Amino acid sequence: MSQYAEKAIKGDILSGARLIRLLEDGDPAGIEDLKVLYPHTGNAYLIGLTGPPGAGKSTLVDQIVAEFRSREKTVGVIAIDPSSPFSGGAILGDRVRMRQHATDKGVFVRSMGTRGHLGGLSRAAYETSLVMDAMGYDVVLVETVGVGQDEVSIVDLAHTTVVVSLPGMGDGIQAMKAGILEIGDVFIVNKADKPGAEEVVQNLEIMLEMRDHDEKSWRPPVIKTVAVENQGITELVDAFMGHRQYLVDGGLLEKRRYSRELHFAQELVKEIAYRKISDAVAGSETLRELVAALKNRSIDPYTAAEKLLRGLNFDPL
Ligand SMILES: Nc1nc2c(ncn2[C@@H]2O[C@H](COP(=O)(O)OP(=O)(O)O)[C@@H](O)[C@H]2O)c(=O)[nH]1
Ligand SMILES: [Mg+2]
Repeated sequence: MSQYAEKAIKGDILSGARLIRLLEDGDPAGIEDLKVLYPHTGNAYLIGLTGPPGAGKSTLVDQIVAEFRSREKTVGVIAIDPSSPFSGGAILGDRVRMRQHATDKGVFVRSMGTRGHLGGLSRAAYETSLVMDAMGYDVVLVETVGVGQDEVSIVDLAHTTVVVSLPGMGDGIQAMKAGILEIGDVFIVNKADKPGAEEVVQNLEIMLEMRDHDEKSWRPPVIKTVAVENQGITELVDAFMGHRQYLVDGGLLEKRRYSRELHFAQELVKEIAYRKISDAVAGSETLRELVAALKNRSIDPYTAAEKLLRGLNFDPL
């Protein structure tokens, strides 16, 4: 049944890429591969980068990859752009930027847009991270636009969540969904070559100080970077490793790993149940009667929903 898992586990890039494509297309064969792959996952360190469009996330990712490579770590990159209709390889801009890694077998880049992800981008990103993990990449970097309640909830995906800000946002920090302070493990103020960077750093520091914490909790560092000039990247990667160590020491990495898997198991239950019930409702005899009854108001929507669900006949799998 599974076609690509065995080779992907051995690190074969072509098999990994084909499997990711299969999963994006919602092909059930891909799921069989995932079941075979799964026992080989749980080793990668997952870092999620989020922030507004144009903040410099892709440029940062490129530099972070280079820094990890110089530390002899292999890296998988998942670039998510919900506004992009493209999917598959790297989107043009990212492809150009990632060119310095193009011939490096220790780097594997996948971009995903809106096209073709049957279970949504969040699930596509999760499954892609599983494949990269099983392929043996030490670090998997996920770049996503926005924060918090967006289509892809980075906190549910990553072990370390990184929030990218930039100068000139003014009230923008407040405007960025209130949740950013709570989710960030590391904060970046990129474009520190532009005026106003120090002010953004100060604002973040003040707000982080007010965040709920005690002496044992992680105090997120705020790091200034100039991604285009590779400034601040060493400190940044040191901060990632510091956070990872903090998670390991407190037994929190295992916890985050487990809650990630639990989260996606719950998502799958929701997704499958929703699809099965929708299909069953669409084919239901009672539906037509109820629609007529709703039209002449001889039944209320609550009773109609109850009747409909009670009358359903379906196999949850
Ligand atoms: N001045 C300056 N420009 C930057 C810096 N980092 C990225 N950029 C530029 O900002 C633009 C957006 O960068 P990109 O990485 O695509 O942002 P993303 O949308 O967050 O992925 C590009 O033109 C980059 O060259 C920086 O540190 N300083
Ligand atoms: Mg980008």
